[in-house]
Amino acid sequence: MLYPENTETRTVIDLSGMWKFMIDKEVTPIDVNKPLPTKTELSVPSSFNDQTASKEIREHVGYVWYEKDFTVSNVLKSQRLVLRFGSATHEAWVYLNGQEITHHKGGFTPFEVEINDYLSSGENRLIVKLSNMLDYTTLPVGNYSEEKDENGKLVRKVDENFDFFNYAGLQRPVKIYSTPASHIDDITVVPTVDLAANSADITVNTDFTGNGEVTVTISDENDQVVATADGNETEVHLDNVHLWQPLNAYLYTAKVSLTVDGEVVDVYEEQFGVRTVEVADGKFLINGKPFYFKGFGKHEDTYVHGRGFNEPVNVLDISLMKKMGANSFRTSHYPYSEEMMRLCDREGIVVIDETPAVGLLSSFNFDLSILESDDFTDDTWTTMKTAEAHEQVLREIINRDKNRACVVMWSIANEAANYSKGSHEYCKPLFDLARKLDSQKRPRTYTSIMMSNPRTDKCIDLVDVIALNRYYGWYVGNGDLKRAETATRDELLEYQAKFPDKPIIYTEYGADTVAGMHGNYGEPFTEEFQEDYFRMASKVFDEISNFVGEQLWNFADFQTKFGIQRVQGNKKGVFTRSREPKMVVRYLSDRWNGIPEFGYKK
Ligand code: GCB
Repeated sequence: MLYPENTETRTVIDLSGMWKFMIDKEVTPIDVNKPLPTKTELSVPSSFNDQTASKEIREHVGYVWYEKDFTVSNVLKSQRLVLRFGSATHEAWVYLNGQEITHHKGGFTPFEVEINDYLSSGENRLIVKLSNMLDYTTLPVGNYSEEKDENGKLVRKVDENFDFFNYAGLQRPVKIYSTPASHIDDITVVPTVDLAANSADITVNTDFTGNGEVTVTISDENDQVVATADGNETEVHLDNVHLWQPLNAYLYTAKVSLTVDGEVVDVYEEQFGVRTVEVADGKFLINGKPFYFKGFGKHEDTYVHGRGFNEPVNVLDISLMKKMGANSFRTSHYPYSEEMMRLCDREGIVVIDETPAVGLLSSFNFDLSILESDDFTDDTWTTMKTAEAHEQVLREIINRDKNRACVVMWSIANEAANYSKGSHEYCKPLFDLARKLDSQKRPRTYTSIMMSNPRTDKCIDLVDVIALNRYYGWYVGNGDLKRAETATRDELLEYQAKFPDKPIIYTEYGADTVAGMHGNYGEPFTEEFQEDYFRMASKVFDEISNFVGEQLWNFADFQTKFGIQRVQGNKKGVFTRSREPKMVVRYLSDRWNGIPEFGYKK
């Protein structure tokens, strides 16, 4: 799916700004033919939750409504016009001038619809109804229930099956873009690199509508044309190729033109990087060299914006990462904005791209001996009806991010009940689908919860990389770093011995830390404990040869639902929510700036 861009044949109208907004109290039905009965206006893109002082708005569960009135200039009316949502969380019904024009379920991927047939002359009324409800059919997974209040009125509830606040709304840009009637629909770029020869063959496949011919012109970063070709399925050869490298990005531009009767009717420019990704002999290879992941699990989470697009913070986060010597992050626990992915492409930040499959686990059981039985089962895979949503979002994320050089691996799920009977049957078709859809054949993984270990996990055969979320010394044996060190080491050695061909990374490890809290005895929650914890983990990581990456939890403190373990959110950030460093950032910066991107583990 193409990102909306201005080109010589396309115009983008950004609908960011103030939109009318109301929560739906489900008392009087809303008439989509009339202006919304509200005077409240909120800023888009952003979550709605933290933009007002109203607790009722912040904690609302159910439906909300947005309205934006817009006019399209006459010069554009002859063009094909497409309304495009970067995302709408979690389910959207879109009405233009009173007619429903599209519906989309899934809160973290873009969707679009042609609007020419629904436009009126003068002002147009765009109304969006959103649901922020989650249940056992959606991703993420929520525990949904209904109650009646004292007046007999329906009260909807979602108890999140995950550890982040259920922010919602129009959280990413909403745009209208024009194309000619004959137009380019999609472009897929696949580089095949000959590392020894320092050259690459680039296939560029173009989907288009109408009768025309496609030409492709590839330029380098100095705007010098380095190759041209004709055809909607074409391949060009690049000599002296500049590779896209972690922290040292290089982007080529494929200018794709559609010509009808000798006249260029549509043009789109897609940037792409040339690199290889491969797993071999327990190593993760980028451009043929063993790469070491240094970085974070993150969230899209900031003050006031909530989960809403916040570009200055994206820029700052990447700058802070680079200063620390980090080179990567995971889009825990949902696809991030396209703007962030494009930024990572330009900045050379390596990304593990995760679906919103979080909460696929219906019970906790810390008695591992029970889980070790071959036919252990809880009711996760009979209760959860998420297979359809999972497949849909996998298609959407791969379609959206397929050309991004920064994406080196798909994370199919976070902490699913992979120790429970039925998990393999659920996961295998998704791993197969990812392989089939991704023309770049990137490695696939899921991140595994502590209950999934070398003895209990039923799906390890599916993953290319073993990705572990581990909290020894925090959730298990809190405060006891000696025991944590032994447990960390023993488990990693067991994984390595059992699966010698699969590289192992940590995709989560961390300790809640209250910024400014100190203690003479390194107690849990102090900044001293957080540093001791990461020092302990690093020491073990360095002993394990197939251990090829550390992505700690979390980059910054973030908002969650209420809970006795959460004081205004999760405090495992190494930065506060406003991006001030905790003490440990100095230690991590020293460590990571001393670890090279390549060849750290021999
Ligand atoms: C996890 C989850 C993450 C939580 C984290 C924690 O395993 O994947 O979403 O925030 O633990 O801090 O408890």
